[in-house]
Amino acid sequence: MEETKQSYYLVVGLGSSGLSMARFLHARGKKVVATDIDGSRTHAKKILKEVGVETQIGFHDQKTFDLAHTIVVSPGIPLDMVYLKTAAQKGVPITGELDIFSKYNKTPLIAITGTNGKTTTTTLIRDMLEASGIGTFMGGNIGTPLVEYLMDDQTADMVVAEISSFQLDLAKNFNPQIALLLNVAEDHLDRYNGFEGYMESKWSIFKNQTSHDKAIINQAIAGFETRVSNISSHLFSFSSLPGSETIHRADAVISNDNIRIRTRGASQNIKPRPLAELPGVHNMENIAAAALASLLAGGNIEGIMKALAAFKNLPHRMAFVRRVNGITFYNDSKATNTNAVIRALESFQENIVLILGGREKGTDFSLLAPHIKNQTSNQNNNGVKQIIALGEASTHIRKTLGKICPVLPVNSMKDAVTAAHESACKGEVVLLSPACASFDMYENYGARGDDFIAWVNGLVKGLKNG
Ligand code: UMA
Repeated sequence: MEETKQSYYLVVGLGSSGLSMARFLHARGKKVVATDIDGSRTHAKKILKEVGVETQIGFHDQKTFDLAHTIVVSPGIPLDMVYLKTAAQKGVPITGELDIFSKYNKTPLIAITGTNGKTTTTTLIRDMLEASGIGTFMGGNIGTPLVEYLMDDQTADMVVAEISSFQLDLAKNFNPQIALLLNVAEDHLDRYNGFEGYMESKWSIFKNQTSHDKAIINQAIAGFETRVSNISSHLFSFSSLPGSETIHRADAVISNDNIRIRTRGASQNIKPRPLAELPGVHNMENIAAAALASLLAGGNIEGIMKALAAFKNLPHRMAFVRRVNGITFYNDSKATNTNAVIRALESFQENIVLILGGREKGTDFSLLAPHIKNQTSNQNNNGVKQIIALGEASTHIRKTLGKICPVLPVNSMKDAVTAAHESACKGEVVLLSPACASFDMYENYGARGDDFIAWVNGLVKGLKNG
């Protein structure tokens, strides 16, 4: 559609992504209208009003959608939303942050996707490149919208971007020079047509790459061999599968505490262990992927080792909170799918009281069953001895897992922490690892984790006062 003086970009959703997008398009001289269904988005309204952007807050108007030159949709908004579908039927183009960013960005780009480990790997790559003397901008799903970079002086050597499937679903022209796919496990099934649809979305990160670009992919992903045969870019794989060096010829091979990396014809070893900040095989995979990406982007082994030595685990990921009465509390609020919970459970030898729940995403809780050992049948067997089920998903959790483990539904984080503290004994672990989104009770997973920490700290105050 031809862009005229009257035609406008409609930005839908005024969370962090939409607000930045509206400001960016306006700064580039576009006429912008911004809308959010939530009437409490008064802060965004005020900011946009100050720069002269028209807003429709607390409602959506079909006419505003139908008459737009282009609609830019925030990632969290489902694409089957009726206003979008109706406008699309009338021929209005619908796009998202990645295509707008690609159109204006001139800096080489590393894009990281996967179900779990995206944020850790993105941060590792940023740290490894910076420690190698390469300047970066880090953004995307990790928190800072990518267009923020375009509103800055754009002096980075490299943009390092965490990318979600929601963002990829709206991308037609997005083309990172280096793209990573870390893993794919069940998640967001409320939004996709089955697991296959979600897989398609994740693999689409490579769809515009050419032979000049690089793809870094985990060999353990189901259908790896078939999928990679459809990719045009240069493939670099990593693997923790047994025999991956000889059988699968991975470019980064993980065995026990060592990562052997082959790039540019040379072979190098990275021994990140002991690294308490990044426990587990999944983190060895994240380190391998990050090191490969850093080397391919011009980083060096010294920078990689320096970054690893200084790395601190990110908040809300298997984070130690404190010990109360000999019971250790861990905050893993970022675990919003079953795969992440399984990885957390595998990290403990102790008995666990597990706090699950929140808003479901088409979640299949039965996937957790093999990882929850029944304490009543085997007193010596470590595992989950009690589940505390929180929020909207609590009934579903009780129905699915109640037969193999006691499940106690609760309505608040305060009740969850109190009940978990009462259930656990000295030497045991209380783990918040919800397998669900937080949006039924909180703004985001960070707010949920912070509330958990506050109530755990409250236990100590209660003990002192009592
Ligand atoms: N809204 C409408 N109409 C609707 C539905 C929603 O106007 O019909 C409005 C809501 O009222 C709200 C806004 O849309 O004001 C929310 O938009 P959003 O959900 O896209 O949230 P943002 O704050 O813009 O954050 C988004 C990403 N959120 C999601 O993808 C759900 C953030 O990822 C990202 O950090 C941010 O952009 C910057 O790029 C968060 C996330 O949970 C961390 N991501 C998912 C994940 O990691 O699993 C994909």
